[in-house]
Amino acid sequence: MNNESKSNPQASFVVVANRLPVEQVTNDDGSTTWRTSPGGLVTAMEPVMKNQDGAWIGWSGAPGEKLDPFEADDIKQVPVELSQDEINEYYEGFSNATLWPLYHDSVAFPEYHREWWDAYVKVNQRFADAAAEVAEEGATVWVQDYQLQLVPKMLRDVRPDLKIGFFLHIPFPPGELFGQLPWRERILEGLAGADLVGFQTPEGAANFLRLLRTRMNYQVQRDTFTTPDGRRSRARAYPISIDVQMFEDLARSPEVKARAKEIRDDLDAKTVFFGVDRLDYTKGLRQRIRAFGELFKSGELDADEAVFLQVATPSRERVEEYKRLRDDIELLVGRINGDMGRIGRSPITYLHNTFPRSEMAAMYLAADVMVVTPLRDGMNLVAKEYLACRPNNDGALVLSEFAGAALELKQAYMVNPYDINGMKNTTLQAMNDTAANKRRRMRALRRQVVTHDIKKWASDFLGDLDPDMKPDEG
Ligand code: ADQ
Repeated sequence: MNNESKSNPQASFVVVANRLPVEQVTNDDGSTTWRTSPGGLVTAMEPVMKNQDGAWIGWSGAPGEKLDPFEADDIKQVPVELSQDEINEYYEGFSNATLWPLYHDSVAFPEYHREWWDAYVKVNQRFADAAAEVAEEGATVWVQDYQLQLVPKMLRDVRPDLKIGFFLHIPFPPGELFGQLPWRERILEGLAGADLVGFQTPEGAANFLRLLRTRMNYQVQRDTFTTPDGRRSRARAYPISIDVQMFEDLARSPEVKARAKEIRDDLDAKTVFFGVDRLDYTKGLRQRIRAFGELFKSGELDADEAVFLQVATPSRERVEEYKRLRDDIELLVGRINGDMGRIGRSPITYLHNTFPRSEMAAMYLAADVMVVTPLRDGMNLVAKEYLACRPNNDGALVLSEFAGAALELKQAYMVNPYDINGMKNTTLQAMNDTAANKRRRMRALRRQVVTHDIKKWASDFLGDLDPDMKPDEG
């Protein structure tokens, strides 16, 4: 009997996230193995994970899948099981149809269902239990994102010896909106269970601290709050970033350059505008496409000279609001191309697909003007990826002032995505600006991104959570 293979691994550093960072790959002989999927968060955590004997707790992505802990690329993976009902209620329901719209300015109507909340509590408890079991005495546990806001307190209740960090990847809303939530106190208490609560922007941290003071009666002084049991914790902004070097290397590689040229040849336009987003109602796609439609219609953009390439990644396709969005976008694009195109030429090229990173880099490299116009966005990594892919300091970034990234990327051509006329004017300005002006802006933007990459983000957060484990920024 081998007891050891059944018991959970022990780790001094634990990441808890809704999803495991792995995908299943089929080998040549037909067998399957797990490989870590190359997301930003894994890149950030990898060095820490490997130095610190780390484990990652999360769901595999398949309904009802029960898996024992396993290793992928030297990282211990601890799967948490979710049944189909839990996926419906905790994930697609409370996380994506209640919290997601509420935290994004209620740009879609948040739904409140008591059964969804019950499932959210139950699943959060399961993640907390898994973390309590895996974490060594005195370990550091970093909980990620809006699906797991109750975990910090649940974990602290049973493991007061741990250092617990939490990072919210999406905006934290102002009190007037957050106050709608029937379970608002439970969420605040849940988050306050952490020693350090990280947000994308100072505004998010301030919203949270203000709510702790006004709704919970906690003592708050600057970025520090005291819980009723006398524990002092902090809430601060840590703007997330990307693996800049990886994108820049891709953009400099002969293969990606050749592919970018091919894309330009295929698009056959003097100016290529580019947007790439998860197909999500927070990303401002309806407004953006309407703005381009009007520009082509009025002749301010000539369909023989300019093209708008919009790539939309399929996302949350079982949630009603997302189905509606897809239909709306396809209707809008079809109408514009039908009205303004001619044989062999469409003003908008629309792709509903997911691409490998090298293809993304080639598209960034092929684009003269990048259009990132979310109605609300925690950060927006697409804007930063575009900048990383422009080592020659050319190109232009049109950016919504409602993306977290706007606070750092001040030299972008800034727009209010609700103001269609303003957005049209600024998009034209970005296209027509002098090369010297564009270069000046691009240089400043790139400087910000190059000096604030994903490793710095992780290192800043973990250094504040536990100065003993400040990882090497590489
Ligand atoms: P998202 O809402 O998913 O992230 P974003 O930050 O833009 O938004 O990240 C999207 C990622 O998906 C990028 O890395 C991009 O390259 C990739 N991607 C998009 N379309 C793709 C396609 N068609 N094929 C392949 N890859 C594609 C949430 C928050 C953000 C926050 C991040 C990180 O909503 O505000 O910046 O988390 O904290």
